[in-house]
Amino acid sequence: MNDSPVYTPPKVWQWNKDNGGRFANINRPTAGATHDKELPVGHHPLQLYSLGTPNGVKVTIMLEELLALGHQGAEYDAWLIRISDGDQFGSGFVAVNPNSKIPALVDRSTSTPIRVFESGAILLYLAEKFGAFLPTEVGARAECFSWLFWQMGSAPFLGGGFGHFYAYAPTKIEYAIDRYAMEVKRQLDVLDRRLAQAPYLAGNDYTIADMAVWPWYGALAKGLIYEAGEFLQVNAYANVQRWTDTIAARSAVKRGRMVNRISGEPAEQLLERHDAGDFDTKTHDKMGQG
Ligand SMILES: N[C@@H](CCC(=O)N[C@@H](CS)C(=O)NCC(=O)O)C(=O)O
Repeated sequence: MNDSPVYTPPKVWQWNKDNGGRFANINRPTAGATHDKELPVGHHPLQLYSLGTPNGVKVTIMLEELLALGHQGAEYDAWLIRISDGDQFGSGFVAVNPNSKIPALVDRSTSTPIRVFESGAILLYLAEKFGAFLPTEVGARAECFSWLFWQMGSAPFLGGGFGHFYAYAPTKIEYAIDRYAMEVKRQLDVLDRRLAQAPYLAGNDYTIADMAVWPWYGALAKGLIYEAGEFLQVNAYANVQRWTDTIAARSAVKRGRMVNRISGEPAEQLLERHDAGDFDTKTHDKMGQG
């Protein structure tokens, strides 16, 4: 193991604003709004305030899947929240999500608008509202809940643990990378074993559990996040690979991945989505940004 500088924590932790980490400019030890800014509101029943990260994509996939099933009530405006600019700390956003993280949803189809934050809660809310992608048979429903909450508990070790120390931390700390690489490989093995038993996480049907897990672990399996495919030998997880490819081929998933996306191919970035036709006419390349 490398010799890392020895750190003895002081009696009282102090905030070092400029710690060199990739997101040092937006991280802080307090909550609440930093500035006044109202959120825009469009014409559709559902207003989504988000960004095309794995957590954001879960919800846009669900909304596109609902629309593909013919649920017109799932029409939505997707507004871009640029987290690196601190949009999540505006007063309007904080009123919708006191935790200042995307995604956040407001349902304006109800007599009093309903706010929902946390991607898992949003997926469940939409699944219940439209009666879709959530099994009704009690066993499959329990399995769906189990994998949905597995994602909520596991992904922070992938993103905040492995991804942070492998890709974003200002120094490569062998102990931290080792610890989280082991955990992430264990998680991939958990998924691989489950997907050896059933085509989807909850069983025979594609559900919100797959929509929650795929944006993180499917992207990881294809080496699309943290450039860690070779390091973690992701091709070894054959069942995860098969499941990832099956979900990636769905047209609603292809659309959902484009919404609020601000990196990658310009033709695959739809910064804001206000109409189904926007996928054909308003991608970044067609807005003179290609
Ligand atoms: N558990 C939350 C995690 C959401 C989350 O971490 N969002 C990130 C982007 S992927 C964010 O908004 N970060 C901004 C910040 O931390 O200031 C969920 O599933 O919705």
